Amino acid sequence: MESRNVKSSRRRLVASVSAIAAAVVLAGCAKNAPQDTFQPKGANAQMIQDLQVIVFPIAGVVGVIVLALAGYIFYRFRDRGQAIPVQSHGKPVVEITLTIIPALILSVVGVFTFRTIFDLAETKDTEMIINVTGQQWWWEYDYPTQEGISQPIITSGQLVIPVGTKVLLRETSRDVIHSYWIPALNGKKDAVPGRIHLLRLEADKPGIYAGQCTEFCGLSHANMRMETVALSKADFAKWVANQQKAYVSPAEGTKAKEGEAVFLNQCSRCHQVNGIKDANGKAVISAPDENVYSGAAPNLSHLMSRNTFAGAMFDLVIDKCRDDVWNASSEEFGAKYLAGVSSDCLNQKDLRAWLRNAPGMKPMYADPAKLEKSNGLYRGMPNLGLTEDDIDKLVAYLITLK
Ligand code: HEC
Ligand SMILES: [Cu+2]
Repeated sequence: MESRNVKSSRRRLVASVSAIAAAVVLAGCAKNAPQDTFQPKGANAQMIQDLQVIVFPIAGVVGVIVLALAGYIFYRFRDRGQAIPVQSHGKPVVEITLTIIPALILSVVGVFTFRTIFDLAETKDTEMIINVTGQQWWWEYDYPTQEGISQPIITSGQLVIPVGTKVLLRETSRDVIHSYWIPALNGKKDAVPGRIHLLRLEADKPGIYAGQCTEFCGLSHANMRMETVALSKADFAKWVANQQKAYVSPAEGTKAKEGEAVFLNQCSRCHQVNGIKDANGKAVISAPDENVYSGAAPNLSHLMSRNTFAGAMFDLVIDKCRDDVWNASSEEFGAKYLAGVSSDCLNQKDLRAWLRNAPGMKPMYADPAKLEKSNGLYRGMPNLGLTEDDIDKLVAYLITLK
């Protein structure tokens, strides 16, 4: 009876170990894994890769030896009712050897690790600076004026960078601690309120690189995603020019014009659209600090130039158009991304659902029934109780924000 139990528990152990091993191996083989840390797509991620291909095998061999020895000792000296052995002290040869071997291994690993840490922290040869600010639950990017950028740009969700350029992110947060992580381009870096942390990104090829917030930051932490979009230098210049284009108010008598009026009524207290004017021709400046706990809401000036929204949680384009951009070759990617969101591609379903009830799409209040506010301010975007008619007009307006 007892031996059968032992056998079956041993079988179970073998089964679970092999299942875990198989899962790990299969996960490693997954092709469509945009957040695979073992597929670097830029210089910094490559440095980390170069380090882990040295450290992981060493650690693996050490791990196997230690576990095998421990297993052997547990088995060989297990309790069989024998007398407790006499305690003995002092085997200097063994003690010194077992101190020197790990010290040697750690020094070798240490040399490579320190070198990589210093290389990753290099900022002297920075070619572009972008400020990255985390808040519950989306990222804002602002580009200060610098070579190639004559007026500041503010955007969100998708960080757009030129390829082959050493981009320095200056990260901070407006509420809690978040962490910026695009595995294909570099490791993680926390965004901490009151501090500025530096992280360098550099992408080898045009394309979209996915990531997600990796520091637990509240209710919708899991929905705080981000993407870095790398464009060729020429395409990046086009992107900059488009971001700096002046606002064009929709033509009188159109549905979009009615949508602009709804926007001015309902949205512009939180969301900035650069250049928008009220009925009296006065420039309208948003005041998210008076309405939102984090003090910020995404700048919607060129909403349709990005193809995700709400912290990259939803696609702004339908699946077919999304695949078209994501699967484009490096040569074709830029033109496809720069085309922005056309009316045919717009993901009306999710955008409308968002306008109808944002907290229903992305949890923002622990108790949605209470629509709880923090210090009188909303956390994230509230449900504004819009009519379907207003939503129609707003969609007609938002699609004009190219
Ligand atoms: C009380 C402030 C507030 C008001 C009013 C408000 N929003 Fe928002 N909105 C936000 C915040 C905060 C977010 C970011 C939420 C997130 O991603 O988690 C957001 C996100 C969005 C997004 C996604 C933008 C992006 O780049 O990710 C859109 C689109 C949007 N709002 C449209 C509107 C429209 C249209 C209105 C008016 C009907 C409106 N909002 C009214 C605060 C507000
Ligand atoms: Cu976060």
